[in-house]
Amino acid sequence: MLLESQNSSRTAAPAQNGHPTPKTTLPLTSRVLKKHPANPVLYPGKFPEGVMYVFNPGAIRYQDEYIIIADAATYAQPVVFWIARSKDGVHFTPDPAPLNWPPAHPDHPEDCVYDPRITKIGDEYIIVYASSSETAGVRVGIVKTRDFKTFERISIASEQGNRNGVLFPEKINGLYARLDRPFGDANDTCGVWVSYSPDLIYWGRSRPVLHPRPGLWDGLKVGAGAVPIKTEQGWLEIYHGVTNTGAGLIYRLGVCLLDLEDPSRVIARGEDAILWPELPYEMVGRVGNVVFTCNALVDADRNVRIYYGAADTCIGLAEGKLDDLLDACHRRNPLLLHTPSL
Ligand code: BMA
Repeated sequence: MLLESQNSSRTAAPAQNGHPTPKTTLPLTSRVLKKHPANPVLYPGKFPEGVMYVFNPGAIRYQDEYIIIADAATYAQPVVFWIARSKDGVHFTPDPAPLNWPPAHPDHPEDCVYDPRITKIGDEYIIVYASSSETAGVRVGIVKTRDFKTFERISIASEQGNRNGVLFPEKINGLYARLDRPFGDANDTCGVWVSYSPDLIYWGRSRPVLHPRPGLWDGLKVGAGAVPIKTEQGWLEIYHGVTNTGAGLIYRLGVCLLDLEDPSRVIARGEDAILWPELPYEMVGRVGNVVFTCNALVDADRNVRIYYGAADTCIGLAEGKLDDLLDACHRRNPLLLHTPSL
């Protein structure tokens, strides 16, 4: 279903019950992203029998195809990675079997993998993902491929209690750089961090980047989403934010701009979400009220495609313009009475 843009205007209500009047009256702007009419573009019924849910794909252009690597929950294993390929980016054909994942690293008894982010560096495609073990926790794993047929392990690249690892598409000041989300202390408010590595094995110089913003749509948790996009304004990062409600968590997507030389410096952060669960396939499923991304693909005309997991059950496609996403980083919410810190 294609969603219409919202062009209606919103008028500030007069002060009531002692609450202050919102500070501005502004038109509601158009949606930054449009959901594709063919959504969900991938769902379990397109996969071989035994696949119960497909979601949260990494995505990339490879030769003349779009390739996605999706989380697939199957009868046999909790979650495995499964490739689907497409010429037009809308109609995908899944491979007949899960991808041929390398054996677990000797240091970590991986028994489940999820949320892959694919970064092209030179001729190699580096996959950074959550490597999970029932006995040893969740860690950031790194695997590479050149052809999407054979895969080779590089490292287990964090201590336990870290995921949402995303590799930048080029070195920064001579080092590989990644965003990730250490869980940190018990109250789980750490947010997104950046770390650096000379070799994709040893990581350090870790610094915080984004924190949750209490009271906003990303007030409970934030995690890195897409592989950062290099722009003239800075690194554009599409991330997920979580808020809590009486009926449970809601996962939405938002945007921020990070400094090209020092991505721990946030240049701008949009106050509104750019994608949120609102349609039945996003609100109902294995985990309802979730939109979640691991990718954003930009073409030569600055069009952006985002394949997103919906309710941890199926995969949608959202499309927009790079320049609108950049504008969204600077957008203020007219009803907010204070400016939240970055
Ligand atoms: C996160 C990850 C994602 C998942 C999301 C909503 O913590 O586990 O894979 O989509 O929760 O369930």
